[in-house]
Amino acid sequence: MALLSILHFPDPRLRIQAKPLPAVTAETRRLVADMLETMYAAPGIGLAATQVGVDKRVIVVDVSENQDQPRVYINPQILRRDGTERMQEGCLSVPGVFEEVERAEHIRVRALDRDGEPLEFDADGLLAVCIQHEIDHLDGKLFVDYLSELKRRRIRKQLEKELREGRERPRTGAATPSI
Ligand code: K1U
Ligand code: ZN
Repeated sequence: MALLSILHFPDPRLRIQAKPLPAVTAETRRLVADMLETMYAAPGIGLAATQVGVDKRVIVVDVSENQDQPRVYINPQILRRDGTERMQEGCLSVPGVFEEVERAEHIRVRALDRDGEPLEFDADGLLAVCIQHEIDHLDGKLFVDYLSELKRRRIRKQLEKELREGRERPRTGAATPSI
């Protein structure tokens, strides 16, 4: 297994639309193992392949208290959304920023598991929020896109300043500002 570098906003690679996987292969399983190791090390409760520079529709999530219930979703799709709720979110690609975002409260999800077996299930609470956040990553969308232009600009300037000053952030990749 290997720790992968996490891209930081405003790296343009975070805006790439990830492609569905035609099949789950040994290479997919290696990517999943590396993503899980990277998520736990960060630490985080989710990670999308886009965040580690891989344009494949793979996400990993673990919202359990002891971080011992990894979930792997390949080609995840939201079939239904019900209700709305606001929850504070963070993002490993936007370090140090936590903001409230409005999302669907209940979702129905279809995906493949790490063995390529089809799954369909309902999610709510933190799991639903995290799955929506990770699927957004696969579509090149970041939680800061839900904030005001002013807040987003401030966050971008702060992260670019940190990048210029060479602030060390262990195990995370260097961003290439798009502007
Ligand atoms: O996708 C990511 O950037 C991971 C992100 C997921 C997420 C967090 C909160 C709401 C929605 C989605 C994170 O994991 S940020 C770190 C974090 O929330 C956390 C880290 C350690 C323990 C508990 C939470
Ligand atoms: Zn994120």
